[in-house]
Amino acid sequence: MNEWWRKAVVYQIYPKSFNDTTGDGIGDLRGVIEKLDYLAELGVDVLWLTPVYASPQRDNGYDISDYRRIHEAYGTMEDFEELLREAHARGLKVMMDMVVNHTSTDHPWFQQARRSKDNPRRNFYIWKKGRNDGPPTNWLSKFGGSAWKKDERTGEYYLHLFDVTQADLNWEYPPVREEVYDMMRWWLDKGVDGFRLDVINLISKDQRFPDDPEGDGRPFYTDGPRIHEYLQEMNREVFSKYDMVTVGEMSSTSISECIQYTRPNRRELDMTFQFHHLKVDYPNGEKWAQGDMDFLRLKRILAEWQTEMHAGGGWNALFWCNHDQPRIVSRYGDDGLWHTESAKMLATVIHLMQGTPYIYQGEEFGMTNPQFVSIDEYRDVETHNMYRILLQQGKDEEEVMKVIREKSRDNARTPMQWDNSKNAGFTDGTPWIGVAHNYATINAERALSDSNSIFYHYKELIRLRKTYDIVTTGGFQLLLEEHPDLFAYLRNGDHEKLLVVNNFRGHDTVFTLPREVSHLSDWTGECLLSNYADSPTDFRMLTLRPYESVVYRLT
Ligand code: TEU
Repeated sequence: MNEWWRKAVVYQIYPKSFNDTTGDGIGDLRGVIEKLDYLAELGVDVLWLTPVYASPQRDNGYDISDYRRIHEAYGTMEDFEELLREAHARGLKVMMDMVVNHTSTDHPWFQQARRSKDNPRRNFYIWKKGRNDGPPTNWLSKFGGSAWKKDERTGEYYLHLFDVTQADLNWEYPPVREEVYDMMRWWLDKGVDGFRLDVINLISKDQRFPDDPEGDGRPFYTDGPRIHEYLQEMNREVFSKYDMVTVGEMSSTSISECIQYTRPNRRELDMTFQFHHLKVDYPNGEKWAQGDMDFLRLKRILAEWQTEMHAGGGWNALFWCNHDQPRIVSRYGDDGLWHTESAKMLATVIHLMQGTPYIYQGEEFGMTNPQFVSIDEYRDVETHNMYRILLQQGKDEEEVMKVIREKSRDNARTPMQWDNSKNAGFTDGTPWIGVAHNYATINAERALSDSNSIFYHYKELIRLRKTYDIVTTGGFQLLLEEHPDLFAYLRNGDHEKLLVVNNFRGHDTVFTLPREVSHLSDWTGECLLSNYADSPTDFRMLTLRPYESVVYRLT
């Protein structure tokens, strides 16, 4: 089997914020074409475009109204085809975002379905009668409020796990699956190289539609009853017919489920995103509250996913950042004094693990959260919903804004900082969302001109992955599990090892080879990478400076 994606690195593009060539303040496909050489220079293999389909943009394209058209502000189908050709000419593959848990309520399927209970499209969505003047179940939308919306025309409720304009498709109904598979093949026939499947583990709902006695409904649709059957069918009908890559976005999933999703002989997906390591700063599991990062938990979670997925034959997608997450350097690093060191350190931690790494636009030169002041600067539907809900709960505005400043998805969505010109070189017009104030110092042009920049650190990590097979194949062993400052691990090969030691703190800390691997002190260590100009020479005893990160190859 051709499993090229195991050695690949993916770069995620959020087109709306990437590069605007028309001056309307919104990024576009020609803007992506313009920057392909930049992406090739970084050394990535695959580009993942978040949704570029026709959409009313209530959720920036995750609300699709036509799967076979390009959103007007992004350009035309000809632009898309040119992007595909130009990317391929540079050896870059292109992955589309497939959003098939739901469509926009503007999609013709929904427009027809809502007309009457006996409309032929009615069963494309999930309709239920209300209960005692209220919604059919107590399930909650992930963007706040009930997951059900009453549609006046027929008096029934439809399910929406996300925004009220994102109606969940009814996967139980075979014609839905046939339409989706057909549409997927249509894109693959055009030449795209893979799919990122949005919240794909939510498509199978428990058909009893019970109330959730102690929660929001999640147990009744997460990794639902027929999910593996649907993915196997999708694989048979679509994926198996192409040389392509698939990654599933898995909401609140488990390791054992992800092994099932990705073990090759099950013929479902190639790899999965999971989010547990990005919830270690949620107090009591609550996203919309502030909490310190639980460092020991972070290490434990990442280590468990490394060792258990490896043992079970599964495959991880590795990432810190995407368009839904605050910027990692502002979150688990230090976006002030130790900006460069901590951004490089965080990159090293993830990139030398087993799996396929993903880089989110701007991460490669350390873009930060923008620190917006007023709610009016935010654009995200989830952020505005939560602002309203938190105020209704009686929290004061200042406290609410503090949480939003840390947690909003818009932290990741500010325009790409290309250079120090007006609007960071993103647009000649008025950007759809504000540019972060630090663009004069944190930008791509500056990173490219400095051989010690974060950009070249990422480039080097990609090169190491291509040079040393052990990065892809080696086993994973967490060292110093209880150490309060250090994230240290070994990658184990037959005759070589990688020792990766990272200081997560702004103060010095000492590393000594732990007893269980003391036999390694006889080995020879070659320093492959470090984030300080002068790297320490002896791996057996290291004093790590603030956010210092070192990688040794032991033989
Ligand atoms: O996100 C799914 C998801 O569950 C989150 O990461 C989501 O942003 C979070 O729950 C909000 O607190 C995917 C997309 O990545 C996201 O942009 C879409 O809004 C969402 O699906 C709906 O399509």
